[in-house]
Amino acid sequence: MSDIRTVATTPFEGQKPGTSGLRKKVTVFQQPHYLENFVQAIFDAVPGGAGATLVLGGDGRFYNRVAIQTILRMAAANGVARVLVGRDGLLSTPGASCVIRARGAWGGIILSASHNQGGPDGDFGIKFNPSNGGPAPERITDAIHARTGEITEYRLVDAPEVDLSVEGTSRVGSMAVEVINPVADYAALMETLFDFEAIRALIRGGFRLCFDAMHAVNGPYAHEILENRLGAPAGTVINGTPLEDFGGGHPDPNLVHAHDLVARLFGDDAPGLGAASDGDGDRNMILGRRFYVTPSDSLATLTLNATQAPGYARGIAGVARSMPTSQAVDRAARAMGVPCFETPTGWKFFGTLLDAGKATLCGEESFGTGSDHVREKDGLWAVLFWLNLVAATGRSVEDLVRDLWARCGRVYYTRHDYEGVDTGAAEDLMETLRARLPDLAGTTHGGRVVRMADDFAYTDPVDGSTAARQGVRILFEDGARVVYRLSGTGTEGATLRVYIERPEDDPARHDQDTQAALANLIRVADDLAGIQARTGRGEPTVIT
Ligand code: G16
Repeated sequence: MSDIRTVATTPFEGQKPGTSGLRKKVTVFQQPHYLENFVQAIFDAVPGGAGATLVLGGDGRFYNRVAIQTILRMAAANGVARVLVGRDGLLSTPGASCVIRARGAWGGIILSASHNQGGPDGDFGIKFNPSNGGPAPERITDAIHARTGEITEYRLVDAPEVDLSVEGTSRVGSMAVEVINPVADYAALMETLFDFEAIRALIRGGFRLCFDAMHAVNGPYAHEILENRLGAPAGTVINGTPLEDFGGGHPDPNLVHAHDLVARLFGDDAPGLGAASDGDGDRNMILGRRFYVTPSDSLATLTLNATQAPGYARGIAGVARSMPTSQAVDRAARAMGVPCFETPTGWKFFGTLLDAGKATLCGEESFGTGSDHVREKDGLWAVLFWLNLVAATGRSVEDLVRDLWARCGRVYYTRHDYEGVDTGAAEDLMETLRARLPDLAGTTHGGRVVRMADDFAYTDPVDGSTAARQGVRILFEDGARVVYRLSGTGTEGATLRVYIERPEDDPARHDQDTQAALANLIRVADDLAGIQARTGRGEPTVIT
């Protein structure tokens, strides 16, 4: 192995994975040694890579191709036997999770900054998923971070670039590099979970849908599954070609950024289902005709109707949601007689519950829904699940959600984001709130009495690991709730997220505008934390 080169390096500050991997500006990753240090730290901190199979791919954003070539040369120098890399360097996050599991890999390196903007001035990211296919748990990310702080050298082989545009096997040093079809394993898995024949019949019968891939990684997946396999007409998938800068857009599937889709679903002659996914294909937004489904209601609706899909026909063991996700799914779980687990924000916290068979479905307010079929949230899976429900029940998207409200009550829910806030001001706001927590129970705000207030702490019911300071929550006696936390995925300043909800059991009141229905609680949330006074912001940046 004479072609292995050792390069001296010194640690970079702040190579600490956040809610989902290491996310920084592209310009930060472009610094000499920056990417290499982090990748070497993975090989150093996670045993078992030598002689094993590694899965590699990303969402196609700017710097994806450069990073893949570097990682291939480093993997070869670190003794990896075989790398499976998606054609053109593409693998969606759920697609990578699927391949890791299907091929028994040691793990995967996924290059993505998810829904963050791309391009030379945008964001880049890298995350490691171990052999269960899920995001690395904190003991692994902590070990990688610790290693980045003491690194003195990294290894790579000198080898020519691998042509990623053609499927087939080549070599980098003595390591095999197999360029794989990024969609094949994933599409095969979807066919085992959902009734493709029923969905084909639904579409043949004239049901129309629109899927906005937002010029991100799910384009090829959606073309293959929705158009080629399920027979939806060409043009069903819009913005379906992955671009390094996502066409200048923000690949975040919400009502603001998925504007092409929203225009169609709220326009004349709208299709019956609209959906979008994000940069790396793990998030989803579902729309009915002129009807927005909140991510929390989507999870609850899937829970209520899970047995309609063949992959879940035998029933679900339980469900899980992140703490700030609305309590709609708790109600659906109660109706189904299954347990509902509450975890901190971050898909990594679902892994143990899914591995142990305690939860089958899980989801988050941040447009994430998934199940035990992989260990990541899965945007296209959610779309197929909804299509399967429409096909199996003959009901529209809106009818399915209204059925949830009728059976379980409606939980009005909104998230207000204050992006790019001064970090010091945001941290002060959180600390001041924390200091007030012991005195809040029993006090009245906007006519509501506080039942309990705390900083959410979690003990994993499977492995006993703990996570503290996961968000301040204020629970009111009538079931209403306000939650505050700082985002772990931003790359500029701090993002304050405020999650506001209240249940409404009276069916006569299920047709209110969400912001109006929550107006009083929104004011309370601002007053309690002094948001305007401390951040200088009169309005949130984004409301979902
Ligand atoms: C990531 C995590 C999710 C989390 C979301 C928002 O999603 O995987 O679990 O809910 O970030 O996190 P935060 O509120 O800390 O910004 P993604 O799609 O960005 O990988």
